[in-house]
Amino acid sequence: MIESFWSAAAAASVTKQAFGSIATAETKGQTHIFKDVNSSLELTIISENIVRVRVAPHSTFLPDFSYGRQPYPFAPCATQLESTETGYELKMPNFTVSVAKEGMLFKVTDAEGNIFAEDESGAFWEENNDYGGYNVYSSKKIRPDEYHYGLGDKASDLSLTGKRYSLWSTDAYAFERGTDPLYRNYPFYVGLHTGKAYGVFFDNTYRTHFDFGSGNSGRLTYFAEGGELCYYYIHGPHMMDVVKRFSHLTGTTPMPPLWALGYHQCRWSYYPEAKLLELAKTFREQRIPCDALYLDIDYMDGYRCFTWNNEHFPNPKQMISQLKEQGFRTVVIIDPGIKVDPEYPVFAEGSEKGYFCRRGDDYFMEGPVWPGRCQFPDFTNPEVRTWWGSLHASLLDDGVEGFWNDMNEPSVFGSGTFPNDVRHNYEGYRGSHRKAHNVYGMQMARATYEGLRRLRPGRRPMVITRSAYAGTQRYASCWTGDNIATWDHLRLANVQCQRLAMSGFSFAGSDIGGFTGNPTPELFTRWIQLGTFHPFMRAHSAGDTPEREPWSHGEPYTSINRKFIELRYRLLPYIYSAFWENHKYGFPILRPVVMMEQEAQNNSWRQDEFTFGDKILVCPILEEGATGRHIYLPKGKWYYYGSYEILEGGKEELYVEAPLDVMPIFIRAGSVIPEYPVIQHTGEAQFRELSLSIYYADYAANSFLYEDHGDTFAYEQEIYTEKHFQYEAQEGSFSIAQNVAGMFTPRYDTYYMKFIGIPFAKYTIEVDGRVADILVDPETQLTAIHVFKSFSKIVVRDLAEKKAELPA
Ligand code: MIG
Repeated sequence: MIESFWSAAAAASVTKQAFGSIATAETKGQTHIFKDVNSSLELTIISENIVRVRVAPHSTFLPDFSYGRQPYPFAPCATQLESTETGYELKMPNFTVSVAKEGMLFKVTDAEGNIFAEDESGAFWEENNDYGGYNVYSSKKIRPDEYHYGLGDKASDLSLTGKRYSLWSTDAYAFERGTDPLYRNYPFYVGLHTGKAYGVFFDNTYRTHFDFGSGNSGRLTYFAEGGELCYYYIHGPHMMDVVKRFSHLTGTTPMPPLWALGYHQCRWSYYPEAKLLELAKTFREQRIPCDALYLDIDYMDGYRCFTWNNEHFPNPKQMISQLKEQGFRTVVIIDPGIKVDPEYPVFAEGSEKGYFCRRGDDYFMEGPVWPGRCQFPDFTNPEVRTWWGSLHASLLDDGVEGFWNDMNEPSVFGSGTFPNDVRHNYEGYRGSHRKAHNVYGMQMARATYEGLRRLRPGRRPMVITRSAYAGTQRYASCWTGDNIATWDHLRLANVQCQRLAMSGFSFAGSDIGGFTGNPTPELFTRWIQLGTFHPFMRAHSAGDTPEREPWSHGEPYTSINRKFIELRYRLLPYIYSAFWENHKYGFPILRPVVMMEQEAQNNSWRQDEFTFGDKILVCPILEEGATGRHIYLPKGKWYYYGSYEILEGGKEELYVEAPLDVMPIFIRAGSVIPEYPVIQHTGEAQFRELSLSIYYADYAANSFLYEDHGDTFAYEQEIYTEKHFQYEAQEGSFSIAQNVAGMFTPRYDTYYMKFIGIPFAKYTIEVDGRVADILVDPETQLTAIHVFKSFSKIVVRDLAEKKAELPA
């Protein structure tokens, strides 16, 4: 079936129906509808830079409902539909959409004549006699040198061009490079050619396919096995804006609790209780920072969700509070499969209330998972979600703080997933599993997130999900699933997390070390280094592998692992600020080089280097035995983190030494980087002083710091503070001006400012016009000062320069 879809699309020879010539054009508010004798095409202006396209064979549109996008209206804008000789034109502020009279072909151009998206054979559809409805297609032109990005978690090179992919969430245990489909469904891509970018979000939850010119290099086809041909054209021309706009369209991630950004330790499984307590003790003895310990499926009684195995955990509440006292949060796994057992209250209640999924002929959807024979809640039913959310009360009461949703593709032993005839409520719109499969995991994560918010309104939920559809970032973080302890998987993790970030899902990480298999000590350490710069940082391992904690491989590995986990904690205020930019402004946290310099053709295929936020560029070491590597730095000046050597970007690749204890990290010149001292967990993030490192540049730059309470929703009531640091350089001096906006007051009183790269031999530092006492930082030998956090302006002045001003 799938194969025939592919060949059909490649040949474009299906018994397709397409548009004839436009007979009527009609405008209703922000919507423009074009009709031929049978069918309709609708354009809706969502905002200045987003236009939605929908197609209705026989002119019947489906209900306007989506799990992916956020409700409109966004910001409609006034435009005019103009009729031209060849069709119609919609003049948007930054681009023009045209619809051709013949075939209703869609095209976007800008004022300079650049073409962004353009239909090849356009929209077409094929009646589906088996299930009703239509298979729906859209085909676009691929220009020479066009590259494509996005699609969520695909395990291949960053650029998607020349390949084809499917979206059908799958429990892809031990996936490999090229395995497809995987766990997540993000039907969104970014196109880039001649340095200009645009995006397409194909909002369709059926099994969906994308062919980026695999058969015909000039044609991109996306199609779905049902539903509506409904897609959003998202204008750039900057990739950053495309990603930002898509993020707002599908929603951004709420601020996670600060502890969720620390280092997390997981394994399948840590038990019994004594094991957890021992683990916690060892972390503290080893002085390796850690914020969360995970309980995998063995904590449950016979794998029954929301129960405890009393033999392994006789007093969970007490154990969890003992862990909490030492600064560890407890996260537990929850699967969707509910054991068929009338004595088990969750099953009994769900059964009585009719909350479990049923087959086409009304049998229950039953299948084996860990607990044995299971039934599965229909998370697409709002009432079921409310019930499911409320089930978390007892675990919360026990002290559990995070929930890890696994197996929600949904995964069923043997058959893989549900059969297609399973029925779903689908928010009252009804549908079979064909329609609900790709959102099942998303709706489970949503039930969890919304339930936790109801149960503890003032606290930020921490949810981790394996499966997802576009928009899931509103409810959860994710990990890339069951990877393998190989070097190629380290490379894949690097690409997957960048790709997820570009797809609107920044809060992601991989199982550090590889879930299955056994990493060499070197591989594990290199993975800790990469994980330090992934938004979600968690080590995990399968039960049939030797234990794998940061100290498991002995020295020198333990010390190196500690050094990087410490670095993670030092950078937490910076990392937290990047999460805020992601939440509030939709900026991705990880940015491949091509997002920074999209006009440089050579960056189109680069995928090793990326920035975390916009100030720190990292390049993981991805080869066994490597003691250095070639790196490309984008234009501007960069400091090598550690040696403070300054390097000029925008040139050829440079070779950087990186023995095992080094990962190449660069700080953009002109940056102000906030840092914590080394702490063992985020509960210790209470100090009298915050460190700020100033990296000298001979140009102007802006930096920013976000601060709030760390674990409440007060920020929704504007209780937070944004600090802007404006860095400027003049002849003979440079300065940092601080602008504070907001209502949150941090506990510390002063900043400890360290200056990197001061180019003057003799200088003074003035704080709001008064000369400050200059210190030498004992750890780094850098120039440092203590200043009150309320300073307005700091000026570093060259004394030699001053003298020259004196009359001779
Ligand atoms: O069938 O809960 O991806 O992280 O440790 C395996 C046991 C089920 C798969 C998850 C993995 C987890 C494991 N789970």
